[in-house]
Amino acid sequence: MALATRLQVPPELITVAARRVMARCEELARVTSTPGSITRVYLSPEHARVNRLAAEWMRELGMTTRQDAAGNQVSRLAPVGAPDAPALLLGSHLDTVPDAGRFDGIIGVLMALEVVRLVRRRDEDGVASSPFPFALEVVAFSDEEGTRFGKALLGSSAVAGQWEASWWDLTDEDGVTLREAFREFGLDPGRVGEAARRPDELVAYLEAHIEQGPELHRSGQALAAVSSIASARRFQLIVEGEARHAGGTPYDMRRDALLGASEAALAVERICRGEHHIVGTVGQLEAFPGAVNVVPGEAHFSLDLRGEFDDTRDHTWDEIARELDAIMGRRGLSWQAREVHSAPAVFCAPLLQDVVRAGIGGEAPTLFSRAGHDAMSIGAITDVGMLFLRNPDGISHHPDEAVSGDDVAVGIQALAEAVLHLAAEPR
Ligand code: HGY
Ligand code: MN
Ligand code: MN
Repeated sequence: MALATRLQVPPELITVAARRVMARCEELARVTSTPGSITRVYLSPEHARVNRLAAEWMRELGMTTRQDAAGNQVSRLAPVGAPDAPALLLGSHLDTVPDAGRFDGIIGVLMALEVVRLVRRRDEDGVASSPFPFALEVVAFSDEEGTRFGKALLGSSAVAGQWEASWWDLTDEDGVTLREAFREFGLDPGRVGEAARRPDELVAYLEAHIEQGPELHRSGQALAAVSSIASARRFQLIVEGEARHAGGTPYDMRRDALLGASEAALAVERICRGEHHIVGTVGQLEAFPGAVNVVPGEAHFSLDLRGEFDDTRDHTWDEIARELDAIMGRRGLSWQAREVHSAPAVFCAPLLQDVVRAGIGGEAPTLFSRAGHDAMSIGAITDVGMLFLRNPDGISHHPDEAVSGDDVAVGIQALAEAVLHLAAEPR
């Protein structure tokens, strides 16, 4: 018997689900280390609190819950009689950038829970189970942004079995190492490998996320499927010159590191603007010693470089590096770069693109994602698909980040029907 691919529920249930998601986004927004704004970083007390909240909401659905060895909050609903069935993984992340919006990542975790609520089977005693031959799992990844330690996708990298020992010595702004933070959070660094999932345990991964760009807003559409996720490389760069007296030092004797870094930031923009689907951003810039009356002898800045394809991204980095040589050479400066994050482009599986488009219905648009997502890590162990929701004005990583309740409602319906279409696929 062919499985239904249309969600057979009264529309008001979808409306109620969307309202619950929006209310819970507000509730999670209040869990922050910076009252008045939203900041929630890996292995923090805020991380622990949102994991407890998410676990509560997962258990409400009859799901079993666990916090895995990397601090991800995971939940599972198995089919009757098949407790070890492979799982369709749904979810996103609950960590944030500093002064964040309330929907980036969060909306995907909460929409996944609503899909489970809508598709689950319940017996006469109200015991819930997956109605499919596969289990349903919802994961709240613990560190997608990399805000605290600079390396992004730590939570999902652990699930993908790609944790690297060199990360243990990464430090946060207070000099706390990742290893120390693990222990303080109650995790055992030696057991992080236990978070890894095997490909045979998974059917696929589906993530709903706000677009974090203006395409859907401009086209007047609510939802899109995602074709691929940009490859990313992140660097911390140091420019060295010579600190000197701001008054007594004539220009021809200056080796001003801040001016070198500033010229470098403008060069990044100029070079990336000339490339297709490449973006480079200098998000951090600091001068040392940082005194008003001292010519900066040193400058530190970050570079976030992304591209649709790894090779064009890498060619662009090579061009930027050559330009930095020229700039610093002209100014008598030296520079060095430390790569702190690298993630290859990930292509969403055609089948999952199809089921997401089927869930959306009509002439569903398909977009390339310039933003990074946990799906980039999970793509190493199973097929991944993504559903984008309209993000008015495309503003994100900002308190004004927005999404409409109506778009969340159609998004929940689309994600649920994508799951039904996937379940209807011959196995
Ligand atoms: O930076 C990104 O693209 C994602 O929002 N972490
Ligand atoms: Mn983000
Ligand atoms: Mn995100």
